[in-house]
Amino acid sequence: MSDLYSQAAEAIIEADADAARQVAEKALEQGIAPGEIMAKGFVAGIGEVGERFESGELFLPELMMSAQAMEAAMGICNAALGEGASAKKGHVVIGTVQGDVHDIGKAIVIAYLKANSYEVTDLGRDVANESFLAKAREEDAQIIGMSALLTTTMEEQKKLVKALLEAGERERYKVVVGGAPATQRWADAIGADAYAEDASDGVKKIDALMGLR
Ligand code: B1M
Repeated sequence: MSDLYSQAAEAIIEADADAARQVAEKALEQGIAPGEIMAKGFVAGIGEVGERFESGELFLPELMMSAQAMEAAMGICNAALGEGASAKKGHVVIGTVQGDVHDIGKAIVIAYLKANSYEVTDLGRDVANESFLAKAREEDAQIIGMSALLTTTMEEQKKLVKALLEAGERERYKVVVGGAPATQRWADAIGADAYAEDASDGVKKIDALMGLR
């Protein structure tokens, strides 16, 4: 099995979408849970790609191709997670903040939330704070989930909490922040309701905010 995890990571590092799809299918056939092959294989691979990009060993076109291989694998793993029970625990409006197009992590969070019986409205990426607010109001959501992968764009999370305060709606929605540069300390500093380290932590934190844990 550990061999499959390394093959998954390698497929992402090699930016080989076909291999990524094949490893995902093989892992599921062998009974590995979709979240498991994602976390121990594909996510490990994209993390390595990020490090190589940072050190100058890889360039943007290669990073983009690895991201495409990641999307191919995720399509298969996320579909296998399926939807949870038909009675929904709550409604989450989620998006990647304005100026930020990173959405691989958000897609995993959405798949986990759906598999754990949440209704989810995906706003996509590069989403303006006004759109988060408008959709949350329209859908009467309980939770606003914000993903930010850049140190420059994480400021949007802070701005949204401020906008809610100014609109007198801070108590109406719970704000959960995530993404590589976010931390518990950041969430505390900006007055968010929770920080989620990964998809499974996201479900736990949202369950807790909904009074389910
Ligand atoms: Co970009 N990028 N990227 N990139 N990229 C990072 C983030 C970076 C750290 C790479 C690096 O230099 N090491 C760096 C940011 C540096 C910084 O800000 N300090 C970076 C950069 C610089 C850039 C560009 C500026 C590059 C350029 O153009 N010169 C550019 C920015 C574009 C923009 O957004 N405006 C850019 C572009 C891209 C691609 C388009 C090529 C591609 C994204 C494709 C896509 O998402 N569709 C990409 C990728 C793939 C990465 C890395 C390699 C991987 C990100 C990822 O998918 N991780 C990334 C390096 C890294 O993070 N190690 C990097 C896997 C994913 C499962 O994890 O997203 O953290 P993550 O999500 C987790 C948790 O964080 C959490 O749960 C998820 C699942 O476990 N979570 C939430 C996330 N959101 C949540 C929301 C919640 C709850 C939990 O709400 C409830």
